[in-house]
Formats: sequence, structure tokens, C-alpha cells
Amino acid sequence: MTSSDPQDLQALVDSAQALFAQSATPADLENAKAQFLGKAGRLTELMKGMASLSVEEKKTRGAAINQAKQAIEAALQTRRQALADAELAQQLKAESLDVTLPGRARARGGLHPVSLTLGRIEAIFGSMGFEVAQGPEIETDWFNFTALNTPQDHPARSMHDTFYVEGGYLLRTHTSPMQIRHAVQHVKRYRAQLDAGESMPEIRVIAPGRTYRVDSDATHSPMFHQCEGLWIGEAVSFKDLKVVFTDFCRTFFESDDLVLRFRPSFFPFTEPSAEVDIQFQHGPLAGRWLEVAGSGQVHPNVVRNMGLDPERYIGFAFGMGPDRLTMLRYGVNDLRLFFDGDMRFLSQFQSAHA
Ligand code: 2U9
Repeated sequence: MTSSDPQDLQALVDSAQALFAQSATPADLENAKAQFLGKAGRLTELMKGMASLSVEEKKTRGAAINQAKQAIEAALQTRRQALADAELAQQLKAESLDVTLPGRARARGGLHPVSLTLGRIEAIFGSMGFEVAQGPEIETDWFNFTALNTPQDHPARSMHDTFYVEGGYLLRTHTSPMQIRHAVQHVKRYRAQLDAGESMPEIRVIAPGRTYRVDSDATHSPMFHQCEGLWIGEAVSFKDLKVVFTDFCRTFFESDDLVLRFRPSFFPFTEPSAEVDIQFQHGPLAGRWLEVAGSGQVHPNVVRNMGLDPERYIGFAFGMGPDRLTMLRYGVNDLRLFFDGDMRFLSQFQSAHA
């Protein structure tokens, strides 16, 4: 078959189509294209071969070659589109997102049971007009002990009860220091009125927070929580303490007939002092007396350390353990469970509310 034979042009188009069809990538296809349409391509060779033909033969031959060229270019374009479509289909498949799938659930967090208790305590006392005091956990000896009428030789000051840190500071062993700080600020704010013999707004505050003692067993942890309360005015009596604390306990434990007992006791910062026990009338704990707090009338020396005249200002204070209240409320029997960080225990309180 000569190179001028029309059949050879069809054979050329057929071999171009076959080679394009085998081209798996755009790069392969470009190589295949070069074999036919490039500078050294077979079609270009045929065009060059026309030089020796007559004018008439050139017309016929040129038209035939051009037709073959268009057929090859059409085949090339078809293959290019096919490769591009395949590439897009592959990309769409790889990036496909099934929007009908359910969302990926994220673990919902929740408040720690003691945080629930602290929030509940603040809400109940807030409803009775108590402010919430904040203050440092690293304290001075003055605010943690001396201002609270604690004698220099009191055992609570010893190293086996208190964590001391450098510089003569200590980790507060109760939240009383926050009460003193709050009271001193309050008195300073109304100093002019007091000096003029006028009255000042009552001090009515609770101080919740972390406290630290050298102790550790099923009912004691080196870090634990306390919430103390203080109500100082010109005529705040022990009766007011009993009413306020009874109302708090009945609301906190959601038990309207819960009974309180005030048992004589001693604290350096209150006189008279009383431990507070509660007794449920129903449920698994019914009939048992459960100690929940300490309380008392604020000692005159402590009133004086606030900057007030104890002959004119009087009031009560109490201290309770939110960890213990939480154990009672939820029936938890080991304090350490609160601080182990075990999600099997903590997640039980996830849906609980303050
Ligand atoms: C000021 C004056 C007096 C706070 C009080 C208690 C009694 C008390 C602890 C018992 C164990 C708390 O539950 S516990 O961890 N506290 O018994 N605390 S009266 O008296 C104050 C506080 C501040 C200015």
C-alpha cells in the first residue's frame, strides 16, 4: 500500500483512534497525539510527501489528508473529554459525603456533682439576700487564724493539720478568711457613716470554695470544699441562724419536714457554738442524726477584728462541707470518688441539675 492510497489514510485514522483509546492518562494521550499530529507526526510526513504531486493531485490529496486530520483531532478531543470525565468521577467518588448520615455525636460535658452542690447553695442563700465572697486560697496567718480568735498554740495551726508554703503563707484551712476580708472591706466602705454613729447595711455573705488540710481517708481529702456563712447586724440573733439554716437544709434536701438539732460545741471564732445535725423523717436515712455543719454567734474578738464595736454589732456564722452535703444528697459513700476523675462515676451526674 503506497502512502498516497486513500485506504492508508483510513488505516492511519484507525491506528490513531486505537492508540488514543489505550491512552490511560492525559500524558499518554499527549504522547499518542504527537505520533500523528506533532511536527514529526505521521500526518505531517504525509503533508510533506505532497510536494512532488501535481496541482490537481495536491487538491485531492490535501483534502483527503485534511479529512483524516480532522477525524484524528475529533478522536483526540473525545478521548480527552473521556479522561477528564473519568478524573472528575473519580474525584467526586473520593470526596463524596453522604449528607443523610446522622451527625457525629460529641460527648456532652456536665458539671461535677460538687459544683452542682455549690451552685445550689449559692442559689438558695442568694434567694435569702446573701452575697457570695471570693478570695485567695493561699492565705496569711492573720486572716486564716489570728483574726478568727485562734490562739497561737491552737493545734489547728500545727504542721500536721495545715499546709504551710514559702514566705510564711499557708493554704487556707477553711473559707473563714474570705469572710473576714469581705467584712473588713464592707466596714471600710461604711467607715464614715459608722464614725458618725450611723448604721451600716448588714453583712450577709457566704464564702464557698476549696480548702486544704493535712488529712486523707474515706471521709477526708487534702483538698476539700467548705462553704461558710456570716450575718452581722445590730440585732441578728441565734434565732435568725436557726431559721436561716433550717430553711436552707429543707430546700437543699427537698424535704419540708426535715428536723434540725443544734448541739452545744466549741469553736474559737464563735461563742456560743453549736454543731448542726439534720434528721430526715422519710427515706433510707430516716431517723438518723447526721452532722452537716458547725455554727455559732460570732465571737466579740472576731467582730472587733472586722473593725466593728462588738457592743453594737452582733451576728452568727456557720460552716458546712459541700462535699459532705453532696455525699448525703446523692448517697455517695467515699469522698475520694469526687476527686479520682473516674468518668464512670462522674457521668452519672451528667443530667443532674443544681
Ligand atoms: C467569721 C466568723 C465566724 C464559721 C464557722 C464553723 C462553725 C464550722 C466547719 C465544720 C466542718 C466547716 O463542715 S466543715 O468543713 N466549720 O464548724 N465555721 S462557725 O465561723 C466564722 C467564719 C468567719 C468572720
